Amino acid sequence: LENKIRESSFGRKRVKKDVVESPYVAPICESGIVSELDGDTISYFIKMVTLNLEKGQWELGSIRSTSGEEASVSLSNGNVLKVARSEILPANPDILEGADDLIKLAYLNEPSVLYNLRFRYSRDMIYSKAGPILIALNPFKDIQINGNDYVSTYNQRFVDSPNVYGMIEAAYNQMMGDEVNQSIIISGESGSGKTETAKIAMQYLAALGNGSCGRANDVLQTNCILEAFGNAKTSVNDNSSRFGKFIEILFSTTGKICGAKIQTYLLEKSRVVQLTSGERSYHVFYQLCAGSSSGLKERLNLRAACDYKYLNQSNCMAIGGIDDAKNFHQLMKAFNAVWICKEDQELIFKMLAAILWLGNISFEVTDSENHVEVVGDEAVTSAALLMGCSSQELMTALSTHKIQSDKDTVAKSLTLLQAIEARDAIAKFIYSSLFEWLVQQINKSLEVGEKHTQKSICILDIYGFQSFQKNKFEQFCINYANERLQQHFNRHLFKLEQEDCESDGIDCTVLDFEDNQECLDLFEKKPLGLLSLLDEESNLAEASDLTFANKLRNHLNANHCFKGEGGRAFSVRHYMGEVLYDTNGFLQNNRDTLSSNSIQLLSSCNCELLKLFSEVFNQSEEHANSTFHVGAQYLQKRGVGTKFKDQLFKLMNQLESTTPYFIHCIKPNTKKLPGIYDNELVLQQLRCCGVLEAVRISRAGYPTRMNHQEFSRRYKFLLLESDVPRDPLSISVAVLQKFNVPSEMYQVGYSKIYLRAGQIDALEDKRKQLLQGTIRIQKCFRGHQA
Ligand code: AD9
Ligand code: MG
Repeated sequence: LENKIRESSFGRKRVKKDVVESPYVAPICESGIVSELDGDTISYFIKMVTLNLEKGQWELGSIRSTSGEEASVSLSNGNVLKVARSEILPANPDILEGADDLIKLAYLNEPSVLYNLRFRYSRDMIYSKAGPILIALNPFKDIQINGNDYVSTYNQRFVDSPNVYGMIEAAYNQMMGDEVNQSIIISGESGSGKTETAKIAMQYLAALGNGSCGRANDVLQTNCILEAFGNAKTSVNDNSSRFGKFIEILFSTTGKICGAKIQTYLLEKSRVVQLTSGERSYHVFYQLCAGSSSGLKERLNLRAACDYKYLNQSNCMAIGGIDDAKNFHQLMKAFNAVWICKEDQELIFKMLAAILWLGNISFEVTDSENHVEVVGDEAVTSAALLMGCSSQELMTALSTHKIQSDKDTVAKSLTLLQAIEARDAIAKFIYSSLFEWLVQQINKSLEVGEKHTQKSICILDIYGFQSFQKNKFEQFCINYANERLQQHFNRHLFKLEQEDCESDGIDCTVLDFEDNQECLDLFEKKPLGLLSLLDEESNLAEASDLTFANKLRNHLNANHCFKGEGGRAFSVRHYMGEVLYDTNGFLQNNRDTLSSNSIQLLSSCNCELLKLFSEVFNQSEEHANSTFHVGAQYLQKRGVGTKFKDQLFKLMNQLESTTPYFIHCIKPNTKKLPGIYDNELVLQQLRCCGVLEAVRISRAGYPTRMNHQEFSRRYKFLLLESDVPRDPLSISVAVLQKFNVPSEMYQVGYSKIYLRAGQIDALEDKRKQLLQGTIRIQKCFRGHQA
């Protein structure tokens, strides 16, 4: 059974055996399960695999008797069952039911964690701590955490429950007090509530730092713009962010919000031109079609959303409960708030309409080799008009490509597939450039003058680790980013603290965790890493996704995190588990091509924005470290993967200089409904994000650290005056001894006191009791005097 506990709960390979056997992790291992099994007062989770219940369903029961490898167990409904001992795990005593921090659980097996979170969720307590992480379960309904109802409904123990506000307040106070910038890192899978949580955090920050100049509200308005342009309905989330976001909220010395800076990552461009059934393109297209005034509609020659192929291809035009027209008006308000002038707004809408009309452009096959001509209909004239070029120029750019021969250039017709690709590439380019430009405009408007001293709290809302049956370039980049963030988390939680212990002369050897540096090396090493090899292959005209996969197999086999699979596939052993990638589309996605023809067209357009976009494109070409030349006709940008890596490095640098707070969002069901808690789904997410691992290690180590000065100042008064030694270190030791803190529960370092989980609460309780006693005595005394 000991082995079973180890295997099924936290005894995974990263854990040193001594950690598992430490009494703070699983006391049951030490006291011996056999004798406890005979008692009938202890509750156990029974895994009902032998019964006709779904796999992974656990039920609470108590042991009546045991015989050999079998136990007789009674369930709450009165049924008595015989169950193999190996299917039994200990449950926590009632007093720990609904504990707000998983660290407090006496038994930290998976069913206990799941039960605890479920217990809380069913009482609308969606937040819990897992050591340093705040877990947020998506309630799929409005919850008034700080309202009076909450206070009256639940007892005091739950009112002090963890929540986002508490975390934000702590970060804000630390920023103001210690002058250290703070960061809130939010992760979780799609639909788990990252963006909503980020908004709650921003709203609370805005309330804390609301100054007279109204900047706080401007910062909040950015959400509306970014969601209109960067969010869309997917099969799992009606408002799914299709980009990563890092917002740095800037504060004045007096703690008022004075500006913000936004950085975005990896916008999903393909959504502009291609939709899966039941999903939508970016909200802004539907908002524009539904909400624009008749004058604007006329100027853009705009139709209903259902008339555009880019929007109607997925048979999903509306989202239940969402009013696109109303949201368009909100968007215009938000534009005004961040000073995007009417002229620029008009330009933005023009670009959106141009994209929609581009999608309606069709082609006619003219010969047996599938070469095409553009059908010269309303779609072409409208798109050309909005883009500021002639219909003929647009048609030529979409149906031919230039080939440099010895003496001159010859225009050759494109095939149907090539023409569609060229058209879609222009649409994607315009949209992604527009998105980047918008973010720049917002940043300009929220910029803070040099003379202000800046403190900041940043919020990162980025896609969590993903592992599907078939994983593409998108997952490759996302998982790489998560690997980087994991290292940041590990460093923060374990490495730095361990170094801290060592430099303070205390024994911290129970702390052991697997570093993910090898996996990061697999991605980042030059020249033999996944990203370098991808760029190298993207540079070769003859390369294909298959040659890329072969190249990886030839060069990366020595790295333990890499596994070459057959054909186009390869696997990476990520920190969160192994993921199988299919290289299909890797080269194309990494190259992110735009033909020189198209760029020439865009730079010749009589439209300020398109000119600007093509200039930026050309500049980035010149500055690119490596420029791909796939045939003569392509001008290429630096690989998307490498560019993303550089962005991530910058992000990590910025995060390194902050005190991090981690929030992990969890989606309790896939139905998007309140009140449903799917054990398996929650468990899989807890495993994926390393939450359980973090709890286990936090419990094993010394989560509370205080320097002697701090500690003695806080608790000195607990000692009798005659007992108080002189120096802070001796005072600290005297306090610990006076309150009988067991010696295995603390260590005394050169500069700090290190306490095991739970010890500080006990000391704080005593402090509170004594303080209350003192106040009562003082009141009494004053009463007498009066
Ligand atoms: V994605 O990776 O961008 O696809 P998110 O950002 O993790 O995803 P999101 O915040 O958009 O998820 O939440 C999904 C939906 O869950 C929201 O539209 C709300 O309907 C619901 N939700 C999430 N968090 C809360 C909350 N704290 N209170 C109420 C919530 N509803
Ligand atoms: Mg989101």
